[in-house]
Amino acid sequence: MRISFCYADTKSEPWLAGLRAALPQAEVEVWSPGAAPADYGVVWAPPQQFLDEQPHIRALFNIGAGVDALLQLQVPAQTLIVRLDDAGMSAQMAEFVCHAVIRHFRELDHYEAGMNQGQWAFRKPRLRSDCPVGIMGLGVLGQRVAQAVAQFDFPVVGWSRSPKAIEGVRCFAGEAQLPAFLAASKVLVCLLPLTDETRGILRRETLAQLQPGGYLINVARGAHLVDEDLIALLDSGHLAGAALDVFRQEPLPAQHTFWKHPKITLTPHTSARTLRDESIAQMVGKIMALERGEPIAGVVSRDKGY
Ligand code: NDP
Ligand code: OXD
Repeated sequence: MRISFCYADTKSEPWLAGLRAALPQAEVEVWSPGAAPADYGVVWAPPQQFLDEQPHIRALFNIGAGVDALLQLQVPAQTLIVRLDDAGMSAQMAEFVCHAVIRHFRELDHYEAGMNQGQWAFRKPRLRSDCPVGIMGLGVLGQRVAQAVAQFDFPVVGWSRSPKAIEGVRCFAGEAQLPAFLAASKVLVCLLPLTDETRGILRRETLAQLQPGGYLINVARGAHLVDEDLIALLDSGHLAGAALDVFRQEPLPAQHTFWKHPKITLTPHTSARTLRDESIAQMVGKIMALERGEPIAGVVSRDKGY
């Protein structure tokens, strides 16, 4: 069996060592143009040439949960596209989002600024019932996040494509229920995949439907958000703030308005990092299952785009 590794912006050696240790019978190499065709690819945003040179590759294991970059390419029709299915990301995402919700709800930025100026001052406690948290996307990450936020007794609502029943979460589904979901949310967390249907979903028309004083947490993809619409709603006061982890262009360009906006908190696409050992273990388990002819979880539907 031959495995080709293709991820330009990372150190390949630890990945190769981990894959070789777990699959000693396999030949595992970094891809370079003209390399022998492989049975499996372990990839993040490979060049089109990688796919053109191996039209019979059996499966591509995406080094991430979101496959939007991979689906931009011409992937051979019979090749399975397999995404990371949690692999240590849901706990990170839950802690990141809970932190962002709590920082906003408890006004910790105000306290920090005040204490830095020597001010010992209290703010009126807010009511949890006035801070419903809406989670867009109730998949592997969204469900874990919804349950984690609910642990702090915030009202939690969720929205997905297909109907769900999740304890402690009022669930909405489909486009028809999007307005009701937005109207029931004050803090909005985006955990959708980036698809033709979800690109630009965080725009003036949708964000304006959040309860006044709303707060946006985008941890999915930058292209979900229409940047100018967010700025307009922050400046009008309809939205109180935003925590953004993902951007249309990454790294965020130095001149972008987001850098200096007083109501925006930024992080560099770090809310849930790919954990190498967990990811290798998951991919190897799936390669072995495929070799035995068994079905695997995490296969991307090309029709749905995630
Ligand atoms: P899943 O595929 O498990 O979940 C996606 C969810 O979105 C599902 O609940 C799905 O509905 C819902 N959904 C998809 N399309 C629509 C739609 N048109 N309308 C309503 N709901 C929709 O993905 P994950 O939870 O694993 O990951 C989500 C995203 O998070 C990734 O695609 C990636 O972009 C992002 N991510 C960001 C990271 C970061 O560090 N910032 C790290 C990891 C992931 P249904 O359940 O009905 O199918
Ligand atoms: C992912 C990501 O999709 O890190 O896994 O954004």
